[in-house]
Amino acid sequence: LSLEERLASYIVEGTKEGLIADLELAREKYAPLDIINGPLMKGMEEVGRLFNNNELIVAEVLQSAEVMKASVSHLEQFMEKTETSTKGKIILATVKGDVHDIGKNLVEIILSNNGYKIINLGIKVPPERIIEAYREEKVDAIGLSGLLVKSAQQMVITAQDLRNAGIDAPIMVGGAALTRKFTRTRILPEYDGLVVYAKDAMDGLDLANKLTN
Ligand code: B1M
Repeated sequence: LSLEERLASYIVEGTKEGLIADLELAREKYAPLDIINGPLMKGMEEVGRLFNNNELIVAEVLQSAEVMKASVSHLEQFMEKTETSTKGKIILATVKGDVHDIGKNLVEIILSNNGYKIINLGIKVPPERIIEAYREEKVDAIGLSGLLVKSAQQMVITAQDLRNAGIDAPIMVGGAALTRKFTRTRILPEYDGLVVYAKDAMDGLDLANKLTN
């Protein structure tokens, strides 16, 4: 197997044996984020496909997720960091009912490496908790992540609850279940502030830079 194929297969097989050595080899050719977005994401997509076809069980997907997390955490130390003073403060949360956090945590790494202070509220976060944190932390924007189809609907509810609490800070949403169209037609009308859709972590950084300037 080529290096790229091996990297994807660590994720698919859910094994860490040889992983760090191959990540180090990959670092000679690619930037850390390109390794994540390239071969590692390819592996994750394959995991999603196999899971969808009932060829993997949840326990196996969990192992794949562990390998993805270990890879991201190894690569994190080599990512570029800007030394600027804080550009803004952003809440990140995976919405109520959803446990997927690899994407959200990647967004956290990218944003914090680029001068943002992140309040990461974790997974399955109910709207009340977001409202509470918003009031305590006086943030510049709220980031919501969700991968399940029902999470898209949960974002609509979260936006309504935030509005009812008198909050109109910009919201950034992301995750596999969402689209720009859903964001514009279903979430935005339920909110008094801006709602933007980020397709990936780098897009999230671009949007954060626009939202907080
Ligand atoms: Co689950 N899962 N999962 N899963 N899982 C999906 C999402 C699924 C598409 C798989 C499938 O069937 N093909 C499917 C959803 C179906 C649907 O609703 N349409 C699914 C399902 C069904 C489930 C369960 C219901 C399974 C079950 O129990 N029967 C269950 C749900 C539990 C729950 O949430 N209540 C479940 C559980 C799990 C695990 C726990 C085993 C594990 C998660 C571990 C963890 O996160 N700690 C898991 C995994 C790993 C996946 C897949 C395989 C991979 C997700 C992932 O981490 N991708 C996934 C299939 C897939 O997506 N291919 C699947 C890598 C990550 C870096 O990408 O999160 O998309 P992503 O993030 C990207 C962008 O989306 C974006 O930037 C990131 C980086 O570029 N982004 C943002 C994300 N959030 C953002 C926020 C932003 C900005 C950008 O600003 C705020």
